[in-house]
Amino acid sequence: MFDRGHLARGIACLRSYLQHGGTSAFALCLEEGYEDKLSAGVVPLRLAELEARWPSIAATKATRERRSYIYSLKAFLAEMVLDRVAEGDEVLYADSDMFFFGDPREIKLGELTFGAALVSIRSSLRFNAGLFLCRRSAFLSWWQSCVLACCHTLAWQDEMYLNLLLEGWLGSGPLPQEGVNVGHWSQLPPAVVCYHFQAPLKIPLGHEAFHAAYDAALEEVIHGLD
Ligand SMILES: [Mn+2]
Repeated sequence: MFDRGHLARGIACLRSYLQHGGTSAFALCLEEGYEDKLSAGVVPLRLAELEARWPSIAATKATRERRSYIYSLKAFLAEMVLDRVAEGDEVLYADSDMFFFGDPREIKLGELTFGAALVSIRSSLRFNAGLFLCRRSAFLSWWQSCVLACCHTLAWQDEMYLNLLLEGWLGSGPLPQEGVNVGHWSQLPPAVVCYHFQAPLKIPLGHEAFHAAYDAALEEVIHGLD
């Protein structure tokens, strides 16, 4: 999902996903008017439709910081997409600042029904909602209800919720693959499936080639949008 300001990143993310073997891509357009800029094969979803389906989350919009509101949509977006795919299919969510260098089909749930990416910050591991994979399960409705219950009191909603929720929910946990959600916080694994380009203050040693490849991909997208 992305707004106009993140359009190039969103397109680059989706393009890299499709180029590496991903199928059935969807994009939640947070603003109107750029659906036609999406690559062929990407299905645009409208924010108005999500908000009409879940008026309870939409009702929190006016009184919250925009960024927090947007983050809290992930729990609902996952279900919106599950409604559009075949029964039993899995849905992979990726932030628009994610970029694929490997096959997204390598990301698997194993025994889980909901798996989220991990980040390691100052030696503590926490779940990151920048990337998750899920099947239809009771976890999603529980996540949604927790988002609604806490969205006015917790900052950085989804990720904090995820830390609390995933610890206690049987069938949820960290995605088992290495190389998923690599970022400026990570050691480079032998193979990178996807890199999370959250604006780092400093590019870590050894990560330069990934940043250069990403910059080139973004440039190409921006050039195509002109
Ligand atoms: Mn992100």
